[in-house]
Amino acid sequence: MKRLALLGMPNTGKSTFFNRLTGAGARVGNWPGMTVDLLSAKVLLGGDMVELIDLPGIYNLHGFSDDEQVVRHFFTSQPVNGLVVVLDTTQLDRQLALLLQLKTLGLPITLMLNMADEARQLGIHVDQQRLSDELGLTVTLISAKYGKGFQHVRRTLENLLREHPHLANASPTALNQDQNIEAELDRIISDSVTTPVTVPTGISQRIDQLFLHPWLGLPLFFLCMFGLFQLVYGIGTPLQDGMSWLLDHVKTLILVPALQGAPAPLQSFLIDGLFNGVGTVLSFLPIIVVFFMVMAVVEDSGYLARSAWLMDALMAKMGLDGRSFVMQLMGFGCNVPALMGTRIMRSRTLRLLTMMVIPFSLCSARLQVFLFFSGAIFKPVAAASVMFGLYITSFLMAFLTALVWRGKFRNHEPLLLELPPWRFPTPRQLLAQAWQQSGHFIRGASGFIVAGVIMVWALTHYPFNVTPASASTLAGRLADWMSPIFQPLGINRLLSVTLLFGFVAKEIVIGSLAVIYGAGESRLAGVIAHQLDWVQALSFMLFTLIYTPCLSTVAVLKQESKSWGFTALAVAWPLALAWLVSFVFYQTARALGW
Ligand SMILES: Nc1nc2c(ncn2[C@@H]2O[C@H](COP(=O)(O)OP(=O)(O)OP(=O)(O)O)[C@@H](O)[C@H]2O)c(=O)[nH]1
Ligand SMILES: [Mg+2]
Repeated sequence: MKRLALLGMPNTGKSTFFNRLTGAGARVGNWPGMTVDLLSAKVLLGGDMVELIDLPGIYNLHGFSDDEQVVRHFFTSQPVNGLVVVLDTTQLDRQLALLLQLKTLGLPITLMLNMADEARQLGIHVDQQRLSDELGLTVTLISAKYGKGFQHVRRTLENLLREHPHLANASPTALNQDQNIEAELDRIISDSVTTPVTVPTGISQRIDQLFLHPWLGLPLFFLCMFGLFQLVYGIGTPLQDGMSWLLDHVKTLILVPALQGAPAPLQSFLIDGLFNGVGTVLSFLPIIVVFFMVMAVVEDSGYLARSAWLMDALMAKMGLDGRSFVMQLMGFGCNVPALMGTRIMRSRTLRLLTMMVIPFSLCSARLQVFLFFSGAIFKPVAAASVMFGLYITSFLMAFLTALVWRGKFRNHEPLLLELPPWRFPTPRQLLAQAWQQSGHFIRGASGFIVAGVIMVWALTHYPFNVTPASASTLAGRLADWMSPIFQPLGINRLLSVTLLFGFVAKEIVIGSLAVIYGAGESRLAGVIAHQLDWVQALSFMLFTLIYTPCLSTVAVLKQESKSWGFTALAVAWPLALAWLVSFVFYQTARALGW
């Protein structure tokens, strides 16, 4: 199959271009280093199926951070028909150097000048014909975000493929040698790019005067986060109620009558096991979707990048840097991409320390558990404070971890952060991101959930002749065995079984509770409120927040650190911390007579 690769500096819009052309759902964000792995999709160009590859952004061909290695490895292992180089038109003076380097690879190249909309606003004019002549390449001015110039893009790519129908490899020497391209660069720029003499103070700078204000900046940031948090609950909770209402009706009006004649164990398996388990998880989907949309706004506007700038000094005190904070925030969606996002860090020690703290980020799977428990145990106003308190705890645990381990992972890499302009996310982008991320959440979780739910059902119902979930079932015996560990935390026997499954994936926790108590989401809340007091519930939530998030994170910790020792530490430490925090909390609360 024919193959084209997308290349360029970070944050130039490669993934936006890729999505626009192929209809794929690569993650886009106003943050240099959003893409850290290669992604491919197929697109029909001139009657041929062509594989288009989205690569991480690179500053030059000699970078040695892990995301840049991905690109080098790509060049040494995969032949291509041509390179599609995407540059940011507003920064051509810096970015053309990369293009000149890429030319030495000896591969066919076509150049896309992206962000044409921003260039126009800044009064930057590019003489496309002239640039094309000087570089000896086709040059297309586009705006990937708004889809401008894409008919031209398709034609250009089709021509390129027609002229270069065979796959070719990069010249290997070019990957190692550097050339003096400065002089050539200056000439090309002055010939073909006109920039206004006085750059107008853009709207971006004016917004920054407020948001990056020396002492207003941080409080404002936290205020915004708090506001967004309120927004997620304000919109998400009614939607969630609607969803559980719907699921309840499906169960009582359709499922139960339909299974009337079926044998009792089968009924129990399908209704108490599969439907209750999966349905309870599903009822939290609306709030997760809203959450991902809000995350997309933060990521795509450029506020995420600014949070790195705002938090950098504070993070440095803990041996981390501003980028570590950004990864922590990304981890609130899902820890896995956040762990991979650390690839942009060149210092291995900084990277490892950041990977130690990310798993404490309260990801969307844990969010579900907490929404359910706080909703079941506390009054609405208190529930919101509990949720907020858990987010704070999540940061505190991360910071504590950094402070404890910063001596072992000492960082010497200074942070050079480049702030992208503020950008306004389009509804199209927001919906695409929310759709993608929630889809990922469901796809990633569904296998685990179904398998977990079936397993929990079997454990709590076998042997079939005893009361489900009682002490004589398999689950009951398992719980007995674990009770010396969990009793001092106030975590009861059945909850401890769900924690065992939560090690695989947090999405299973609520599903398995539903199975254990044989109740759907709406009734389950009542059962739980009856069984636990708030101290026990909070102790359980603290443990769930802090201990190992899921098997996927463990796998990624190993994959990214390439060290079993580090992986073991990154699993053992949170386990120990979780036990300690819950223990101290529970025992103190009880000692105080709560
Ligand atoms: N104004 C404007 N913004 C754009 C355009 N294309 C992309 N963007 C925005 O630029 C930012 C970066 O886009 P991405 O597609 O993630 O960039 P990338 O090159 O893949 O970045 P890395 O994966 O970090 O290398 C996002 O906020 C996009 O919404 C455009 O044509 N105009
Ligand atoms: Mg990208």
